[in-house]
Amino acid sequence: MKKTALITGATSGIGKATAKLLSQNGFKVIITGRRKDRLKKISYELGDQIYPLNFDIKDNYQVQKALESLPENWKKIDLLVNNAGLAAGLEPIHKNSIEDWEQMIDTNIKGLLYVTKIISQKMVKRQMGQIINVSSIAGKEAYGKGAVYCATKHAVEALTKAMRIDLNPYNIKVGSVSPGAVKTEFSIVRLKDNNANQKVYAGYQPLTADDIADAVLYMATRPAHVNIADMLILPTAQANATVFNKKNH
Ligand code: 8X3
Repeated sequence: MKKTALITGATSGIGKATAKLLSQNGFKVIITGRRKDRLKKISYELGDQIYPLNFDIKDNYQVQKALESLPENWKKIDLLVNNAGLAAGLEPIHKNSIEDWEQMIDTNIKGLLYVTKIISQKMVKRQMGQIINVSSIAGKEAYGKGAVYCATKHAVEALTKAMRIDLNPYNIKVGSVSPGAVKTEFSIVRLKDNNANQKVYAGYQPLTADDIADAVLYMATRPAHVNIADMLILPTAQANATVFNKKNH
C-alpha cells in the first residue's frame, strides 16, 4: 500500500519540491497551505495522488477543521513534513517589528505544534509514523539581525529532540533537516523585496528546493530500523551561517 505524506507550506519552495518528489516516488501527498489557488494549481500539475488541504497554520481552529475534513482514504498519515515557516525582516533586535516576530513565532513554532499534536496522536494510535521537521542552519547558530528567526528555528531543534523522546515508545521516527542558503521565495519574503534573490545569492551557487526535497526523500525511504535524526545541508560555498565563499563580491 502507498504511504501517505502530509507536507505543510507546500505551495512553494522546499514544500512544493518535496511534494513533487515524494509523489514521483510512490507517496500519496496531502499538500497544505494558505494559498488556495496555488494549492489547486499544484495538485492539478501533480495528479491524482495529491490532495490539497487549505488552511492557515497560524489558526489552530482552521488546522483542526481541515485535518478533520480529510476523506477516509487520506486520513492515515505515515509521514508528516513540518515545512511551513518563514523569516520576516532582517533587523537588529531593537528595530524589528513586533508583527514580524509574531508571524514567525505563530507559523514556525505554534503552527508546527498545532499540526503535530493532531497527527502525532493518530501515529501513536497506529504505533507507526515519521515526522520530519524542516529546521535551518539558523536552528544551529544564532546570527545578528536574525534573532527571532534563529530563536524559532532553535525551538524547532528542541522540539525535534524532545518529540523524538516522547514518541520513542510508539515506534515513530522524528528527525530534522536543516538547510543553509536555499534559493526560493525565502529571501523575497524576509526582505519584502521582489529583487532580493539577485543580491542575496550573488557570487555563489545556493542550494535549490530540489536539493532539500532529495534529502527528505532519503530520510523518508530508509529501512524501518533507521532514523535519520539530524541533517545539516549547506551549499559548498557556505561554511556556516555567515561565512560564504563569494566570487567578485
Ligand atoms: C534559512 C537559512 O541562513 O537565512 O533558514 O538562516 S538562513
